[in-house]
Amino acid sequence: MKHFDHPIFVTRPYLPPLEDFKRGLDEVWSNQWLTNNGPVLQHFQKELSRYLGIPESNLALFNNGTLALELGYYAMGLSGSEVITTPFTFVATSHALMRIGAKPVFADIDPETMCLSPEAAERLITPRTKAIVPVHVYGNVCDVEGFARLGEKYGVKIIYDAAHAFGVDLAAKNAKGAKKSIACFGDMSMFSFHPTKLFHSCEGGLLVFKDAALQEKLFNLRNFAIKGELECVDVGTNAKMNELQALMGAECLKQIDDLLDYRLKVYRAYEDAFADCQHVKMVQHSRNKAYIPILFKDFATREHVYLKLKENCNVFSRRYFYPLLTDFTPYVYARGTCPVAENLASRVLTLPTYHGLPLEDVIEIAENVKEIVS
Ligand code: T4K
Repeated sequence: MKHFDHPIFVTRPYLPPLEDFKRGLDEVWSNQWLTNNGPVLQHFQKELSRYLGIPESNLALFNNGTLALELGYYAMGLSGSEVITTPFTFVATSHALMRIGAKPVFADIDPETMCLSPEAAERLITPRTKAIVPVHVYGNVCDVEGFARLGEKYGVKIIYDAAHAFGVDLAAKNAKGAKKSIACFGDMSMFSFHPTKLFHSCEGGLLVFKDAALQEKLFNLRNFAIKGELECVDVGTNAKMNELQALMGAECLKQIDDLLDYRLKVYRAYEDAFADCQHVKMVQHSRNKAYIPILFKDFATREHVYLKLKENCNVFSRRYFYPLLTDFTPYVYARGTCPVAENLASRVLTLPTYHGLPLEDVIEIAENVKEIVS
């Protein structure tokens, strides 16, 4: 079994060439403008609009994904309502609901994609339901058609937590004949630009929304909801992305094709290495290969592999997403209601993947897993 001489973390952030970043800093210095809708942020917003094929009027940037979600939910008028979502996600998805006074109602997930099941969600719709929040978990694409049908049938909003899904596009084409971004689905989608994501802006979040009228509201909310010097129109907060974040985002965006290609190489190296191992099932189906989730036969095996990788190999895999949200204190009211999610959360492990992780190391990690599990 290989013990790496340095720790291998589940991920490492991509860092753009320092010279390029320094050139960007020169610009920030000469602007003497650090936040509050500065020129670098506006440039980043334009570049994102071009990359996603979505008009700038339908985007808003924030200082992190969690506040983007919170303000997105709030702007959609979800306070005081029930919102159906998945327990198989990071706590931010539901915390942001709780923080605006909406009640998360947890429905079970699809065993293959590990995303919220539209059928399970439909069974929980009541007159108090205002929205459904599916998560493209690991970048795996939710049943977007199924949720669109629910949105239409019940008049509920569909808001995707797409924190993991930047760079995912579908075979369908948009109006200009380009590949359709995952951001085109639902009433709103949130992408996280945290450094643990394949694309990042140090910290950051992006909302993409169908109704361009929301932009002004969101721009206000992220800036305390003050309007000029004399007016405050709502209870806003400070959720602005600053110029250094925007600079990092813009520099990383220049490399997005390489970032995606390298993730694919890492994924394929794992796939080849696990091809002869019946103890490991790979459950990554997305284009962006943002995470490498694998499933074991039971909880004990997963725990054993997780610990041995750490102790014997210096490899720090993570149990994303275990425990389930419904096992955390704020959500125990729903404990035991989602058996598929419970089962998968107890068996899943996410292995290291990031830009520049040597493919020989990927093979060694997979060989270690195979040795531990056999
Ligand atoms: N919705 C979903 C579905 C999400 O997964 C998330 C965030 C959100 C919403 C909210 O978006 P943000 O508000 O975060 O934009 C991490 C991240 O903090 C979190 O962003 C992410 N999901 C979640 C799945 O994972 P931790 O506590 O596991 O991260 P941490 O600090 O242990 O980092 C993991 C590894 O990455 C470290 O062991 C080493 C490496 N690392 C990390 C950082 C921050 C680095 O090498 N350099 C770094 O700068 O939560």
